[in-house]
Amino acid sequence: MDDAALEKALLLAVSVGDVTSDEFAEQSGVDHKKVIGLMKSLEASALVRSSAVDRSALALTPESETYIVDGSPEAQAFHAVPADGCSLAEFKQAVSKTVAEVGFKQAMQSKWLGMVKGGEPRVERKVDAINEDTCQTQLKLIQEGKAGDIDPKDLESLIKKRKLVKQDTWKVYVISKGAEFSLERKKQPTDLTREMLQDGTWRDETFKAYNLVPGAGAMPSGGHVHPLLKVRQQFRETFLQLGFAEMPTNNFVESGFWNFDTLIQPQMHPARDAHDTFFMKTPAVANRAPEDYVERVKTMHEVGGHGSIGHQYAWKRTEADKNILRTHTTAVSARCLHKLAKDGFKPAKYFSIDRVFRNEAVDRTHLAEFHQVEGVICDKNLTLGDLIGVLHQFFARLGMTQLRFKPAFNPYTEPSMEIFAYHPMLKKWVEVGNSGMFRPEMMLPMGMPPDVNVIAWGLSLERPTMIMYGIDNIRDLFGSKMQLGSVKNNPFCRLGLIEQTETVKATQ
Ligand code: FB9
Repeated sequence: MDDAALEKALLLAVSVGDVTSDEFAEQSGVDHKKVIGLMKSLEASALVRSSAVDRSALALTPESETYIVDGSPEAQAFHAVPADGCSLAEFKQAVSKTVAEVGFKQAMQSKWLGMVKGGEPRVERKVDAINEDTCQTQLKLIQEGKAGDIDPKDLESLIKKRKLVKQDTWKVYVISKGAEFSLERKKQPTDLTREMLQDGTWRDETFKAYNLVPGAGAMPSGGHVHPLLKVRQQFRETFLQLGFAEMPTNNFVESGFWNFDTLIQPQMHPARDAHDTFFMKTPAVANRAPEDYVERVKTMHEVGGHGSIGHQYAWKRTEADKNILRTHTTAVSARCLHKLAKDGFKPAKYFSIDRVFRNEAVDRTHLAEFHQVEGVICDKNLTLGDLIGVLHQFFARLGMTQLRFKPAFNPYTEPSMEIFAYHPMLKKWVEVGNSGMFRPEMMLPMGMPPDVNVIAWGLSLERPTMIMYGIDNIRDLFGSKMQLGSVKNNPFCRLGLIEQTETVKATQ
């Protein structure tokens, strides 16, 4: 029966009353799946509607199918033993593995066969003939759908213990009239055509619904973006939208000079020793620095200037020339600010997002490297208020509108503030970074005009990513232990898309 005829027949049958899909398939002599396919497409146009009914029946396994013909394994075992018995070896030789193991054991249990004690193991018949191959009989009953005639205990063991019978389950559908039922399916237009618009027939047309069945499309095999890079892109877009320019961060190896000395971080500062910083073995020493600027930095460290007393110690060039893995991208900020001053100051907004390395104890939230996000604004007479204002702007775009600031200390900024934000999803205050105004001792040796101030802030990429993706241990996010699978199926980054559900009262 062709599809159109089958559709017609089914609609006719349904017009009379509910139809069961397997019976209709039986009657129409077509495969049940074909009827289900037709039913689903008629259902898509609401001509019919269906409700699934589970069906189950006992069925033989391919193995037990053979026993219907060859007899049960135990019967085969019995018949393989000659009337006068034979050696176990001969017996095993003569039959299949299943008969030799399962069949023999079963025949022993049924007291059909027995082992002859002593000497070379022999098998002998315990009965002259089998009065009935119960197993085979029962399998036949199953095949005839008469499982009810079998003793439930035997049936249980055929299913569970001997695994010769299986429970087949399948779904059939009761098909009944749908909201748009009619004996004939009106071909539903799929496209809105110019003619319809002109003659207005589109108004009373019911267009074919899109059937976006999930999983229709094959998952494209291709590259996947690591969650960290998705969050990095979010941060990048946030900075670019705020008019910041990205600083070049393509140098993991930095000299102590740019990483520490330009930031007026004294050479005896604990962060500068091997406990916190990775020192390069090769190349161990930096091979160039702007000598005039180095002199001015040296002076500022040793005796100060411009009203500062400096750090009052003997500054060593060798210390500054040591190559390290940069501990912060603030080293890159120092290079860019120095260049800005040298090229002639003009207001500037810079950002950087890249790896920094700290020789710290590794734990759930810290690895020996992380990605630092840094924002720098350089302009005349900038104040702490400007910094607070910008931080509000920046974090608001990341979905955090409630900020708090706690005085902090950084060797290269004064004043400095730790930044805390109320995280709407976590429903708690989170430390989201650090910030401050670069010290004049840092800016003036660069040649920055005295009325120019530079405000800056920093945070990590890992923390927001762990929070956004609900990752508890940083090792699951970054490094050799992370599951590549998680890169394949991680959702897009919703940073900044967190709806503000509640406002926290300022009094707290
Ligand atoms: O990232 C951090 N926290 C954070 C950031 C965003 C965030 O977003 C949520 C999804 C919405 C959640 C949390 N922190 C900075 C705060 C803490 O995690 C802190 O314990 C760990 N910090 C790192 C350093 O650890 C040694 C994060 C890292 C950090 C800290 C300070 C700076 C940069 C990174 C800086 C700076 C700075 C200061 C002044 C001038 C220029 C740069």
